Amino acid sequence: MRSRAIITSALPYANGEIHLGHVASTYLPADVTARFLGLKGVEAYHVCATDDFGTPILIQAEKEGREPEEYVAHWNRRDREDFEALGVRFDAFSSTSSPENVALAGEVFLALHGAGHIYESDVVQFYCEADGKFLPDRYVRGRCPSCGAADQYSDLCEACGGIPDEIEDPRCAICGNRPVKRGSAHYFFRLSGFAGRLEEWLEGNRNLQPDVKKYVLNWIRGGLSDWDITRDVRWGVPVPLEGAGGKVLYGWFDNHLAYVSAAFGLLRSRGADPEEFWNGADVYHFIGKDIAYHHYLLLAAVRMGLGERYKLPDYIPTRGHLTLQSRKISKSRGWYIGLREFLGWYPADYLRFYLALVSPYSQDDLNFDWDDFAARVNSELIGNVGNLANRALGFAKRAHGGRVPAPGPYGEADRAALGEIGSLAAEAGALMVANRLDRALRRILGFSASFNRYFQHAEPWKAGADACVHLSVNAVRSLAVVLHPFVPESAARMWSQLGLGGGGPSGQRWESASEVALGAGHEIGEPAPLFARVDAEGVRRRKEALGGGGRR
Ligand code: B3M
Ligand code: ZN
Repeated sequence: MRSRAIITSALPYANGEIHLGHVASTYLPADVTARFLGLKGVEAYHVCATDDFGTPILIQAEKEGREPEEYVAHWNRRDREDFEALGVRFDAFSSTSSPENVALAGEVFLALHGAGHIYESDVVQFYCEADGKFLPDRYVRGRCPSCGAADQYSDLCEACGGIPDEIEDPRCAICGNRPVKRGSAHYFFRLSGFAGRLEEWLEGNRNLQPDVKKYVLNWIRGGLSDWDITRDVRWGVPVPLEGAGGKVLYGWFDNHLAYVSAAFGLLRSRGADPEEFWNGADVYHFIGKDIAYHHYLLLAAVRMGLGERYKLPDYIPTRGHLTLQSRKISKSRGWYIGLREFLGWYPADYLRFYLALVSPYSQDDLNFDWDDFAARVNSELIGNVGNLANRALGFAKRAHGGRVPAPGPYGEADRAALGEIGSLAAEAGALMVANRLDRALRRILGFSASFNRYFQHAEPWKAGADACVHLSVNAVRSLAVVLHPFVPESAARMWSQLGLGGGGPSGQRWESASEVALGAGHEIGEPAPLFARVDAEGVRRRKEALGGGGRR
């Protein structure tokens, strides 16, 4: 672990709201990691941006009668608000259309062009003579050749999910006329030229997930095609060459560069040397598995082509898709839960807790299940963690005048409990470092459960088992520290009930979770229930509402 880290989350497209699927695979694991590294004393920055360019966004803006600049600014604001409500903290949240990123994308294009990694080649495309425009895929609609559905995009049939080779009866999506085919010069990035170096990098990087590495290596061995990086559309970074004829860069050329431009802007504003910081940091890019190709190959090759002026990622934590009640999420079918909507029903920490618990560090899909959500929140977060906090603090309040009692002599069970505190930080920490966030959370819950048993057996209300109360209040402090990355708001409330200040749990060192930090006589705050149960009736209604029936 280096003493500095740059953490990025995949950039949400600026044309729709954040939903639970995004949160589970990317933003939550990234935020948990950033908070954890903060506790470890790492100077860690979490950066993100909206992904503003591209044809679908332009089309949507036009449909709504707005300028694309205004349209993407709306989603940028909206995303910031939603992430904040979820407790996902960004040190910088920029946009791919920011002047800094547009400048960087132009520079990178020129550098790669100058080094011979970009060449020109003719591409035959649909052209609408009525509009005088080349039509990107999304602007051509027609009949799907596989299922026969009418009025589908030429690059995606929404009826069968297929990617048509050659759409039938093509029509211009703007004016409805039949387009013709015409050649136009495009720019290509010579991805094929990087096959050897990509292979070497992938094989040499031990931090990348072996299962992803395996299929990415298979793509390379299957042969990489060069990559068409220009489009004929008005919304994008203009190709910075004379005579480029109004072409813009493809969104995937400039979007990942916003990781760099956003981080550099932040670092500069903090008075750091951005290149030095980036190149001396652990660089993490959190993504969902559907964009593995772009990150393991395109992004990596672009950085190689720049002579590794910006270091390649150390980690690309890649997670699977979220299913909802074991079915694929589909916005159009209403099988979908928006983040904002969810946070109107339940506290952010419930969602963070549940998703962190069920998201493995792998490509496997993970499932959001309403009954499982209710059961885990009620039994683990509330019945286990909340219960321990309540018992230990409540007892200290009632029986010890709101103070941590002196422990007295330790018996066998007390020594075992002391040992539990002693091993928590290192054991949960090792899992966190290995990106096994779900397992770390389970390890933490195991700690809490064992203290609940200890408290139960010691029966402090009968005998004067002061050692147990002493250690249990300290265990609550330990929990507040190690739970901070997962459920920050609840950890902060535990902290104030413990009567602690000092900037809250986020200002502590992770290792301090293994210390008995609260001495005899420490005065605690006001104990109060931390959580309210998820009731069965609410969950039943939400299940029913899924898929459109009675929704909203
Ligand atoms: N905007 C979102 C996606 O394809 C896309 C990510 C860009 S990350 C540089 O899921
Ligand atoms: Zn037309």
